[in-house]
Amino acid sequence: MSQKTILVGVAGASASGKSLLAETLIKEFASEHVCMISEDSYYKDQTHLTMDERVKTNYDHPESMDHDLLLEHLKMLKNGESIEVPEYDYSDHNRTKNTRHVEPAKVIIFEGILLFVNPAIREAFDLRFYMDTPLDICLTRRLQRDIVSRGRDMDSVISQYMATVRPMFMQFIEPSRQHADLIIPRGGKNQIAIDLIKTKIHSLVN
Ligand code: UZR
Ligand code: MG
Repeated sequence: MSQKTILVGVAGASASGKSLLAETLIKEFASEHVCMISEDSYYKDQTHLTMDERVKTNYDHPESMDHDLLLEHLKMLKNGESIEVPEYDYSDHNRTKNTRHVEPAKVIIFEGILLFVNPAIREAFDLRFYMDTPLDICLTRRLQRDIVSRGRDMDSVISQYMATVRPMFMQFIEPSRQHADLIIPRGGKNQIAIDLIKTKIHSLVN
């Protein structure tokens, strides 16, 4: 392995534009080997719980994440080893039996709400970006997204927002922004931020 993998972390509130920023960067690097992994893939295995119990899990709390496995995977990628990323099923609130095989690409972008909370995990990234999108925009996007793509209704999105999404944002996510190298306003379509990030990644890759 002559080429070291550059690990990029993108954190921020739910529906703040993390995936959009990561996907946009991947398109910008069309010719090179860049891929994206979501922290959502690392929600803990809940096979031992009933569906009623799984619904009660606080999916916005760091405890819901298998951060041990995520850290192990970050280290493996840095060592030039490939990983098997778990697959998560939102409707079943559980890991499936499938995994995704990921090779140590030149650049791997991780996106997730709680990536900068655990010190060992945040330190494993070469670059850390935080999406600083106003919460009202995030909530509006989350309503649209969860109703259209995650099979929810408005009442369930709002009650989840009040019960866990907003309080855990205040307790864990917002304070983790101090660990970012760059704070990105206005969400995933900020073209100047994308250009700057692109230049920085190029300089690290070459
Ligand atoms: P993003 N989430 C669920 O709603 N159900 C699950 O089974 C697993 C996760 C939500 C989670 C969090 N929380 O706010 C969001 N809740 O997915 C994180 N409640 O995903 O960063 O794409 O918004
Ligand atoms: Mg997302």
